[in-house]
Amino acid sequence: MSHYAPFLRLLIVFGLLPLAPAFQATAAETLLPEPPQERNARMAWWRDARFGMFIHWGLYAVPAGQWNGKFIPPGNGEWIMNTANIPAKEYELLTKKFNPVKYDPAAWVCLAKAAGAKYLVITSKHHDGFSLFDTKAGDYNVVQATPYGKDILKPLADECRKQGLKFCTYYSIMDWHHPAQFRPNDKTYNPTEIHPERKAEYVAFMKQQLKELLDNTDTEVLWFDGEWPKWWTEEDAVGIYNYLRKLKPSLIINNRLGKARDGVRMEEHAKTDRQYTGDFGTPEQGIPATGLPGVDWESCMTMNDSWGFRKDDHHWKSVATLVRQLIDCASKGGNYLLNVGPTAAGEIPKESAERLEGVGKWMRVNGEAIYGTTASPFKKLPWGRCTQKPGKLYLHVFDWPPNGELHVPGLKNRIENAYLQVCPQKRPLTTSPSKDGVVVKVPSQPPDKIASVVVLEIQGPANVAP
Ligand code: JFZ
Repeated sequence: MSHYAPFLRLLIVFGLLPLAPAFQATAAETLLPEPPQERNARMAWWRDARFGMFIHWGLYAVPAGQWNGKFIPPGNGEWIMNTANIPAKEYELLTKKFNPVKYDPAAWVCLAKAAGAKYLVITSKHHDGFSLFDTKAGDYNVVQATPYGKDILKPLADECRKQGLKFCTYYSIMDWHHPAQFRPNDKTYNPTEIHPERKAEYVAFMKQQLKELLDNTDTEVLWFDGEWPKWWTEEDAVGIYNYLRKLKPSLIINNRLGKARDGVRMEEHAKTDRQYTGDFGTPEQGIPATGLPGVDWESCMTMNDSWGFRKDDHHWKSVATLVRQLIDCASKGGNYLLNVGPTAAGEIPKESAERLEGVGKWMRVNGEAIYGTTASPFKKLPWGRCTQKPGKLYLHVFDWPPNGELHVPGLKNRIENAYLQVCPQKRPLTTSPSKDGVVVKVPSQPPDKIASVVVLEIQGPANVAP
């Protein structure tokens, strides 16, 4: 056999030569070019929206944070397969108990709208690998594996379109169930290092599922996550990004498809030669102190301490906190993606629904000061935040001045008109220049304890002393 070896080598080398250009083409794949005007047009609805609702739903809603009678440590309920070290074969049995008969997509969309959200992002497949949609790529999905037996996402997408919400989907690259990333019974499981040699197989699976999501739900955003496997590269991100944008040119895709995750990394990207930053950054459970100048971003946030439903998590944030987080994001030029984790029966927990309604109550009066606004021209304001539109400054006052005088430090513009957003007649408030900015005479009591919006009409762009 050995004396044939050089021969064979030659045969392989020359035999493969005609394929060489094809290999080079994929190896050198770069992001599709996009002129700034086109990018701005593509991002327009997303930038105007400012507020979305996140939904983490999957098999993990069945154990709801509890395994073998014990609650897993506080934190992410959707990680229970990993946290409680549940073998895949055992976890799979949860499919038999996933029968969300109370699932009512119209009601969910109604609730999101009542809160003032303009888009909805739902987990199509989380780290556990279970698909909430009708997929031909395997049978580990809601249609084939559960007593429910119906697609979850398509009716929700249809309902979103009907009620005027943008429908968007989350997709995890890390997958604890797919054979290419499978851990049969391993106690020292490292989800980032399994079967790197089977990557191509997984990428093909992923592409098939992503195309199904586009075809069946016409999803507007792909919100990737779980890009941690060591074998996943920047180049893979570029490949998927181009693949998706060719299928749907208007699609918006986040940064977590590449190796860039939080806001800090996004900022660094401007200074590195990294190619893939995605269309927006995704700081998580936090709002960057000064926003992320020059990049689109969205902070995702839970209302309690878990993304997926946990029956033992009662650590809820107040409506005031949520509204102020939304304002904080808008004032820094970013979006706010607020999470709910429905139960296995298909209900949004009442604690979450109440909070969404609370946010909506504030938004119905003050939405104008959030939607379509851009970041504050002020570095810092002692009493709250500011958003703006051409000719208007919206002052979001968290700490109402006890003396009825709201000082706007550093503002140099002449004030054409001032009024409270809550006042339909726009009854004018008196303003006067001060030695350092402007003073607005306001009522002694705040119209809204969460945040009262004072509108200043100005001519030309905001002029603020540094
Ligand atoms: C991920 C998921 O693991 C989690 O279950 C949830 O879906 C969340 C929205 O995203 O967790 C992350 C992802 C990114 C960071 C931290 C946790 N990050 O960038 O710091």
